[in-house]
Amino acid sequence: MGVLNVTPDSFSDGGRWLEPDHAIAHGHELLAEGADVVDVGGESTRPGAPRPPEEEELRRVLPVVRALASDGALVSIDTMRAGVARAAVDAGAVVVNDVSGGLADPAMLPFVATAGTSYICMHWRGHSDQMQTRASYRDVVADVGAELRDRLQAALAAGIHADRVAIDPGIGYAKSADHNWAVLAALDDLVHLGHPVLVGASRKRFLGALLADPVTGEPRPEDDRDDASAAVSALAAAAGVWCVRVHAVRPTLDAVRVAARWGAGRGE
Ligand code: PMM
Repeated sequence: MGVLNVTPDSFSDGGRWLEPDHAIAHGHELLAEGADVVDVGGESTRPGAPRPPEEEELRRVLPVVRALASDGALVSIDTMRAGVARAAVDAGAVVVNDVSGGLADPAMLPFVATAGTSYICMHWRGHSDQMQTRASYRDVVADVGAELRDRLQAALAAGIHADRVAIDPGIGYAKSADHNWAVLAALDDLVHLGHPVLVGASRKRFLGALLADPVTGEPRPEDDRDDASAAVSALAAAAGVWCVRVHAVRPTLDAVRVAARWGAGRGE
């Protein structure tokens, strides 16, 4: 899944694709590099980011969704708002990627059930202005698993078909770096829940911290985290993850191919 943030303030590509023409061209680049799906988002969820009004979110994403879908791309809409999901599906999106797992907007799960699209249900504990204060767990792997199972149940109870729901542990959402690493190391647990698993770790802050300059302690800049992101993708693929959401598609695809061939060598 290639990331296409049509926002002024996303942490790694904010402002780069705000012009619809640039965004559409970048969507085509992601597809040409081998992305199966382009994930179009109009709201940054970086810690502390203010929410855009719904009309602004619609204004950002709709022309991009419409153009890519009409060119034959599989488009996913990254939104927590049912109104945005509805308009994007009308414009041709076939997947709703809701980082709130249905918690931000009570109309989201019923809408997805009616629309019959695929749904990505992520682990989430609150909007960007609050999430850093909610990164407290008894046992992060068990707690994230339990909270995700609850959201999965809510999605199914709303009428979303079980084979249309993927789950995502929400790397970086109400999680410290140690929480992220613990969740990644236990991806098998999520895979065993029987739904496709998506991981979005690309260029995130915990990778910047891991790769910090040993002398200055400065985090590695966002645009220099793609090798590490590809390593995460390879390991995630080896753990049985279905989809990785990334900014740099080409190195990811190479990494995932290596993981697949490695697994084939073991008869997987
Ligand atoms: N992360 C971001 C945005 N959308 N969607 C899913 N399903 N999973 C994620 O981890 C996720 C997401 C934030 O990252 P970005 O600012 O690089 O898009």
